[in-house]
Amino acid sequence: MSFYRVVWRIVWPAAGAALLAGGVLGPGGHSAVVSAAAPPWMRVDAAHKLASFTVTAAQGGANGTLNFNGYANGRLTVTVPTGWRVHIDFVNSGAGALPHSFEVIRDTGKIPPQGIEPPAIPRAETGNLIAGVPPMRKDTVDFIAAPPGRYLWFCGVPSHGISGMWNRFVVGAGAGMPAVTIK
Ligand SMILES: [Cu+2]
Repeated sequence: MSFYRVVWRIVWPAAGAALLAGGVLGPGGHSAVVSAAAPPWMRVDAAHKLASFTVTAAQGGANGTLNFNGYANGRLTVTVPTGWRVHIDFVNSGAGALPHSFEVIRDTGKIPPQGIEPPAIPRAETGNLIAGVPPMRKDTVDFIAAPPGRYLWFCGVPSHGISGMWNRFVVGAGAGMPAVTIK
């Protein structure tokens, strides 16, 4: 029993700090392991309500390189408050030697076979949505996070999305600060 108490005292402050830093649960209410600190690929400028992300397609070998920042199949959820500006520096790492793209689509519970025009949020897509951004090439994406809702970050190159190249993107009316959760 005394051993249990010692462990609890050590673990609890760390867990509490992680929950505060990460914004607790996503708006959907599904449980998630919350990262203790903002990842290096997210930068928050609260004064200007600007959330900037480096989104690397094919970062390492996760999901056979069909991933964004190493995450696929909805493992990553990015939440941005409604009305914030979002800036994305998109880069295709070249791992896997495939083209990739980026698009915000609605979360309908179904993954489409390829990119859909127009994106669910105006301008929330890379160029060459279907053909993709070639290996080692970059693009930038800028949009306003609205309206509130549940979306996906999705690769529009045919078959990449249904192979798992998607993550969750939530625009939250009540979200105080941008947050990242990882399952
Ligand atoms: Cu792709």
